Amino acid sequence: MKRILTIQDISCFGKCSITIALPVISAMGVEGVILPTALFSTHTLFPDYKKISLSEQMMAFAEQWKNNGIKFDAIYTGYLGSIEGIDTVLSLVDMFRDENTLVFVDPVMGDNGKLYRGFDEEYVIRNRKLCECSDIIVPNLTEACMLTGTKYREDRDEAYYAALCGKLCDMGAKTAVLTGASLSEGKTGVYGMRASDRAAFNYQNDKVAASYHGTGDLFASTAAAAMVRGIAMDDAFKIASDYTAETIRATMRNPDHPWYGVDFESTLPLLIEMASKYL
Ligand code: PXL
Repeated sequence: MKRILTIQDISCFGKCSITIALPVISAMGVEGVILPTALFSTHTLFPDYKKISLSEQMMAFAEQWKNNGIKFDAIYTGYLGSIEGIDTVLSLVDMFRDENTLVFVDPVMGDNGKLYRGFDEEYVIRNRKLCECSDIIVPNLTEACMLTGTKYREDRDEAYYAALCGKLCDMGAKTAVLTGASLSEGKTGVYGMRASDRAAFNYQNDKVAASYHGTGDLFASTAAAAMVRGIAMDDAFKIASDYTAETIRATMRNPDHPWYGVDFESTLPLLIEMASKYL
């Protein structure tokens, strides 16, 4: 069985980061290993969250894995929460990467043109280092603009997406995939580019008139797990986009859905069905 190490926080309540990544990775038939960067009582949309940083413990855990000969087919990073957390990830990539390891980076730091609470320019600068060593980076448009020093625009077109991806590839990403990239009215999806030949690809879904917390984590963990299962990159992103869109629809259909996250639990069987067509 393939094995993914995912490095991100545990938000104990709130359905995001590891509490989404682990069930998705398991449902995809991949062994999930976690390295929590921090423990949060809830995610940071709750105004009064409590946080315990684990950045000082992370390296000791990783060293014990290394000493026991443990290896990973992929390292998938999400919300890291501190500059020390990013630095530790950079060291871990050096420690565990070999020629077959997929380094999949979701540079979680903002949305809708703004940084999440607790992050600053220094954090953005350090995140660029992660971009430089990634096989795949999957920023949303806010994150892509911040990483590349590009103005965040509301009016967007294919040339804007291609320029952003080109800059991310220039920085060192082997493949850059933008999320939330709309190519026509009423649609949204992904727009990606491979650095080797600058070939672009995209996949569009009907835009759903709602946005929920945790959907980026759902998308990234699905795509990372699909790629580790050997599904071709374009298909992996198609599955991740369709599964995320379907989960948003299912959440909207539930009149009692929580405000803080998506009902991905109800759509996990669908994910297994969708992925099985490619396996
Ligand atoms: O879903 C991204 C995420 C992960 N973890 C924490 C967050 C967020 C987004 O705000 O606050 C703690």
